[in-house]
Amino acid sequence: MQRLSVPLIGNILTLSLATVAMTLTSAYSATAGTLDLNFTKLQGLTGGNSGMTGVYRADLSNLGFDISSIAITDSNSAIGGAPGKFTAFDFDAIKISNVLVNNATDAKNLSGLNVFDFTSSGTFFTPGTQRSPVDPEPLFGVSGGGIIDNSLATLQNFDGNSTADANAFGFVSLGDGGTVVFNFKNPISTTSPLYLYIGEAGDNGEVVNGRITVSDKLRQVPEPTSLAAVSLLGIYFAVSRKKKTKAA
Ligand SMILES: [Ca+2]
Ligand SMILES: [Ca+2]
Ligand SMILES: [Ca+2]
Repeated sequence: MQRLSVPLIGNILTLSLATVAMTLTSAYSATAGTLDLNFTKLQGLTGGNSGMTGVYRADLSNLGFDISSIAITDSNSAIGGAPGKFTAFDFDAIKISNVLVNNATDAKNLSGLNVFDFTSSGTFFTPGTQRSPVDPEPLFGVSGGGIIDNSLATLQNFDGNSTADANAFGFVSLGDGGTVVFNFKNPISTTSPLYLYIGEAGDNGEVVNGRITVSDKLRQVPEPTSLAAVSLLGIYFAVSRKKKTKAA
């Protein structure tokens, strides 16, 4: 009789996992909302000493879902700007605001909603490739660990010094095809007027236009199914051990 109990527990485990997986799948498809955004370039330029940051605005109003994350990907066009560690879109700043502005200086002066966590807990970077000649160090604004160094990138401010030399400051270069994902501190309602502003240091033809997605989901977090599997497996082992102890 004791030998039968182990396969029986095995079947219960399988059923439980299947149920968990089905629930998560249906919850995802019921609420999933991801879309690509189009951008309008604002008048004028802003930034730090060089004052060469171009600012782009996207309308997030009335998307039909609250947004929890945003992903920004370089166009991978391999056009414009400097090579090496300065390759591709030079990301100066990102803001989300209920206020509509039409020129770059006004975007710089916006306070913006307090939704971003620019540490590695809320900001995830997948580097793109450097164009030749490749630098031995990581892309500009990125630490040796592959994490955005926000003391250098200052993604909360449109303050980029858009030079490809020792004076460079205030941005992170994404590399060709690189991606940054921001998980917001709280979901943002889109039922009121809502606008996204991003800046490109140098304003020199490096774009992410059409390569930005917003989602009602957080990204880059541990898979819920894996966690469920681990915890159920833990229960299984606990039960097995208990039986064994009993049998002995
Ligand atoms: Ca660049
Ligand atoms: Ca900046
Ligand atoms: Ca640039």
